[in-house]
Amino acid sequence: MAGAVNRENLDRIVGEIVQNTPVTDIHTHLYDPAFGDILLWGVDELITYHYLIAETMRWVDLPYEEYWRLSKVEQANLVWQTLFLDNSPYSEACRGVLTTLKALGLDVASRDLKAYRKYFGIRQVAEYVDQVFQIANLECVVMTNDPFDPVERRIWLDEVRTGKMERDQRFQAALRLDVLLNNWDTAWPQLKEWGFSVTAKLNEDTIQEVQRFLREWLEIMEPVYMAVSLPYDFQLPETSARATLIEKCIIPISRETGIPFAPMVGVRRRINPDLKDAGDGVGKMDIASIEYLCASFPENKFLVTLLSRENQHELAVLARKFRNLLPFGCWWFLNNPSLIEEITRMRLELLGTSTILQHSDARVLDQLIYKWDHSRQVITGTLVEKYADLLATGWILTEDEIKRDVEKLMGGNLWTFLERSI
Ligand code: FIX
Ligand code: ZN
Repeated sequence: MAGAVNRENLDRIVGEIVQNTPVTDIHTHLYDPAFGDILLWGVDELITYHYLIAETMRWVDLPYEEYWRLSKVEQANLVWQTLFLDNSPYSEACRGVLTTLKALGLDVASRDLKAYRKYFGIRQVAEYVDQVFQIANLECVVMTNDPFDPVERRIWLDEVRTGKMERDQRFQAALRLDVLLNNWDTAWPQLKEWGFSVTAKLNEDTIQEVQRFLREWLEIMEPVYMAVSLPYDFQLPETSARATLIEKCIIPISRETGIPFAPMVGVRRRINPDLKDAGDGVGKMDIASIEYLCASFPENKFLVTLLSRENQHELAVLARKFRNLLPFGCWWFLNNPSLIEEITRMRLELLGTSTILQHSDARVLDQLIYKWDHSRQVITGTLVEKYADLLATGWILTEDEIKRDVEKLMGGNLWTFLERSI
């Protein structure tokens, strides 16, 4: 059979296919370069990633406020000295910096931070975006777009809505609703100020007005999904403002428009507030809340990622029961090779090809390089194992079939789920 795969050529064929399949990165914190400075990139941003700040502060005897008072370059110097020079940098976030520098052609052995700064100092963002997309082999990335963020809001209203800005389609939007759903007490006065006739009490008029707000932003952003990050103790059903907003506003609008709702659950926000973004932790959630959503709203689509390792098996089992649920990615503290491997293997065993294996969560453009390099390595190894098991039964596989599967797992399933293309 043409393109037949055997145990001898399997590693090479799977490796090449995973490498050559462009990814849809379903969750990042990156922005269309036309949005300006809010797109972070360059070596100082890479080194001051909040994952690395958390690791640095375990070593240094420095009050947190003093760290935050340092300039970006001083912060990066401290992280570099502490994690890269005084210790071997094999934590996943440290290794990622080195993978990235190497892929860009920089001399990692030199440990010369000044030389790396010089390299980035002469880059132009537009061409650098192309370079990163090419190295990481990405088709597109999905942003995280908060209509309550004053900087973003201004860009969407003044630049995008008016047609002044030419959008880069490689950066798709996701309407992020943390403020609306997790902070109704601050959300409703803000909505009121923007001209929505809402009250603290979620009466019928307020529900209609929140729906109007959502419709407006769906029209402005044209997002791929509506997302929210939820704490580990999130519960549905319940009588809270959040539960009412989800059931009475998000669910009907999501059904009406076919735009999925994406709960990202399991955060313990700011368990050490002094660490700011680096101060969040993880907790196990009750999967019954996701089950409730999938079972109660069969016409709705749910994209779900969970933060706790303990919830991953339950999520995969749930997805076997509900085709309106698509689990995605190994989020945040799960985005480490050992856990990606475990979760990927388990998902392939329980769900076959009907999942999205990974997202990057990149906050800094350059991180796309390492996050996808490291994930691709793990995905390749795990897929080789699974295809080898198939070959051992006498099953015949073709390269085209492996390509078909990998395209789905690397993000193609998102577009099928959405019933649209990019
Ligand atoms: O809520 C989220 O989307 C989280 O991914 C982030 O806010 C978190 O700080 C992060 O960067 C994780 O990778
Ligand atoms: Zn994120």
